[in-house]
Amino acid sequence: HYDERTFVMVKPDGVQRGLIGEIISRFEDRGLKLVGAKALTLDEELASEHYSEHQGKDFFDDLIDFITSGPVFAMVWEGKDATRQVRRMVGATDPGEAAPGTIRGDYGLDLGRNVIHASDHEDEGANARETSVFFDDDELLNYEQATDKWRYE
Ligand code: YYY
Ligand code: MG
Repeated sequence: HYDERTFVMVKPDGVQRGLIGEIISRFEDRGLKLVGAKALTLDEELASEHYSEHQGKDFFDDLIDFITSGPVFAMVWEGKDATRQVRRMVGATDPGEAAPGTIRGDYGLDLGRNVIHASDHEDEGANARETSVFFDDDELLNYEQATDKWRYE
């Protein structure tokens, strides 16, 4: 089976708009397996750690204010080529440019309110780094699904 894992987070706008279930459904329907989930509100320290790569950029302070403004829903999804496939489903960073059919393209209009975070598949260490900010190893599941053989040959 395929055990690649990727970190995903519904941002405060997505939680407030009641999109957690919709977003989970998309990944489940695609055939990805949920191996971790947690609802929490980020403090400034955790938010800065998560977005450390953007420290010093002009949008950083607004990004931290936004991401700490309400609860988020953090998840880890597993499956074949999971990181790249999730990014394809999430769509372009700016929802105004994201293709219809993607999460950002279907649920957003504004760059600073783009509903969801997903680890960058072009950044080698992103998944491990971001997952460890939110989850301890023992909070992530290892389990088989009876449908695994119907998803993978
Ligand atoms: O990975 P992704 O979320 O698609 O974009 P990043 O370039 O990593 O930026 C993180 C986050 O910052 C983005 O989701 C919105 C916000 N942001 C912004 O407000 N203004 C920018 N010019 C770039 C990014
Ligand atoms: Mg990014």
